[in-house]
Amino acid sequence: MTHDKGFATRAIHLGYNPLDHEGALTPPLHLTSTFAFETAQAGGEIFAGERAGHVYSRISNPTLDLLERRMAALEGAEAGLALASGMGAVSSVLWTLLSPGDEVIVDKTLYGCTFSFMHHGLRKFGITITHVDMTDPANLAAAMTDRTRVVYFETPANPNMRLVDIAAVSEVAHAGGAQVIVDNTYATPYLTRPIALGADLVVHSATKYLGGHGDLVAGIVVGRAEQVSEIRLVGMKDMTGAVMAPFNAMLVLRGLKTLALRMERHCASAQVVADWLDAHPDVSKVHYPGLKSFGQHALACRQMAQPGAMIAFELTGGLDAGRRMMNNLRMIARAVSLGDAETLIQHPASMTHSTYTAEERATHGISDGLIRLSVGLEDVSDILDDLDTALAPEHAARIA
Ligand code: 7XF
Repeated sequence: MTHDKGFATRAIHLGYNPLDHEGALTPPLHLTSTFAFETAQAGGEIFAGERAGHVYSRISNPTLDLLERRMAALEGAEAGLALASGMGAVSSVLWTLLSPGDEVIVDKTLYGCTFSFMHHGLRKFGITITHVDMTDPANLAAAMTDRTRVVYFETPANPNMRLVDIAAVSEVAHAGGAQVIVDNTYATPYLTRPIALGADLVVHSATKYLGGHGDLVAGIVVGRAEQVSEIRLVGMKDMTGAVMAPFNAMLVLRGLKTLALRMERHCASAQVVADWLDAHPDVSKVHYPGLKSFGQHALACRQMAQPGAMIAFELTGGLDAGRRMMNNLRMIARAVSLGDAETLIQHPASMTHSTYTAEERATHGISDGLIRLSVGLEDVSDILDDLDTALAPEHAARIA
């Protein structure tokens, strides 16, 4: 199977031929911690990198290897690395690239634990974290210093859906000698491929759309082969030890087979839900890249194949009304995480982004009334019904 096939075909076939594995249609699950060497000399040569082969599953494993090659192919990158979680991916990459005295410039808004890792983790080791509003690349140009090693952002950003122009920001970062890392969890490579737009590394929480079924926690990194190898051997092997379990790699490989199909449905339903929310009298603001009223709609059309399936919105009645509405839902689950078959709803200020202080949330554009919806794969009419009933005035009045 070659790299010139379509996205869905690569997600299903790339890197695996059943006839090399006794005809088994599904790739084998290599549940092993260690690997036997043919001879003592061969073992030494594999350790020294002079001969191909696996040593120990904290470094590499054939089931992970297939997932890594498939993800690299889907992202248009040279190589991939499978990790225990999205945070395992973020931390392994940054521990590898940074030294005391270095500076990381990050966008205004980040997922709560990434924010916390930067401010409470990296800062403890003498690394400077600077936030810049990257919706205007000129802000980045003005902020770059000779210590800036890494420019890091999410697009769309969790939870408020801010977009960053990957090509424009990469150009500015590279001119200043910094590397660009994009968290592509919300978009997935089906909607956005940051490497083609100039990014150096892409990180993912594979817990979300890539796995797609809410049954695992996992992370992925892709980038240039030499750099991914360094992240494997330094950040992952020796620093975080955050390697993906082979069983989870098998589940993510299974998830990838339907990624294209699922994203089509997720996006189609999300557009319907966003339009519906936008027209609802109790909804004051909807943040969804597919709405014409979205401030960065033009960038979304340019950078994303479709607007994704995450929606953030606010009610005219503020946080109290939001909590009431969440409690009235019958089908939509009150749960963090995203990208599952089930529609999920959560309140960032008290949940995913409670790692920010109230002042930090205000500074970083995460309002207290913001509600986040991950539109799932149910019939969209049932998603609308549930929201409609939960928002109905008589219902709201009765509960209040
Ligand atoms: O370590 P994880 O697999 O949970 O991934 C961390 C992570 C990294 N980047 C982004 C953009 C993420 O959204 C996440 C995880 N976010 C979940 C959420 O926002 O619901 C975590 C639940 S607290």
